[in-house]
Amino acid sequence: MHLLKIGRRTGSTKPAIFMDCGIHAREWISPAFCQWFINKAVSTYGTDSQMTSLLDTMDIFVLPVFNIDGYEHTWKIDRMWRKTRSRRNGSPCVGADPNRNFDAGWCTLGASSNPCSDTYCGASVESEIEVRNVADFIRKNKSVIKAYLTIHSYSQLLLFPYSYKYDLAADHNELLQVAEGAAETLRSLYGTRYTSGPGATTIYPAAGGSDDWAYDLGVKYSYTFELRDTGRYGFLLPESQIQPTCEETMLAVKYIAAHVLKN
Ligand code: ING
Ligand code: ZN
Repeated sequence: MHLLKIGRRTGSTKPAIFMDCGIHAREWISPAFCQWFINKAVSTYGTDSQMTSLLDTMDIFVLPVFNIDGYEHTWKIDRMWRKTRSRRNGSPCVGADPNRNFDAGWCTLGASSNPCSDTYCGASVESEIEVRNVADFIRKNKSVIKAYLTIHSYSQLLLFPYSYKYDLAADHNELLQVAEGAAETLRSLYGTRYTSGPGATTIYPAAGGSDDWAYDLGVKYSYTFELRDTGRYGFLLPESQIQPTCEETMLAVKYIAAHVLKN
């Protein structure tokens, strides 16, 4: 797994944002966005004043492809594959859903214990090596990680905890306010409309998700993006929409980063 750290070297510890893409293999716009983000961050540092001050004062950890084996599988074998590619003795089915494998109400709701299901929660918490690695990294760096962003598609939603229960997060009002601000700036570019809210009531209840886990660990600004579109093309988003989707999403990520910095 390849993790990039982007930010000015200062010699002192800076607050950080962790962002991952490609948890789910078939959501191709997601790794495209992380790649786009990395290029824009390094190429506009020094010219874009907002990007410059962000990278001067914080670090951004970017995991461009979380589920590498699954992603490769969608290019070579099955475009609609979602899960990891792990194998277990005794089961004919491959993989677990990495976004059901985190330690957040694990396998209680909106997840399946059937290894053949697309939402299989895995044999145990963090059974998937990709999940274990990300969780270990965030645990190890939790004193600096102020925000966790995870990029999925599709539905045009900006979700925050909780998805594994119906309780509102302790920081619900602030999380909602920041989400709505981010969605508004996103919409300003091409008119793309996003809905913001807690996962359980905005998309569906689902346990074991990474944003809920990060939030309960203490990372307050924990968000799941569901990028374009709303279903016309779904996972098969046309190439012509990659650039506009990345441009508008960038505005939302920068908005959240700016909010994290002033808090
Ligand atoms: N959607 C997410 C999924 O894993 C989600 C929705 C977000 C669930 C946060 C749990 C927590 O099902 C997609 N498109 O994968
Ligand atoms: Zn997804």
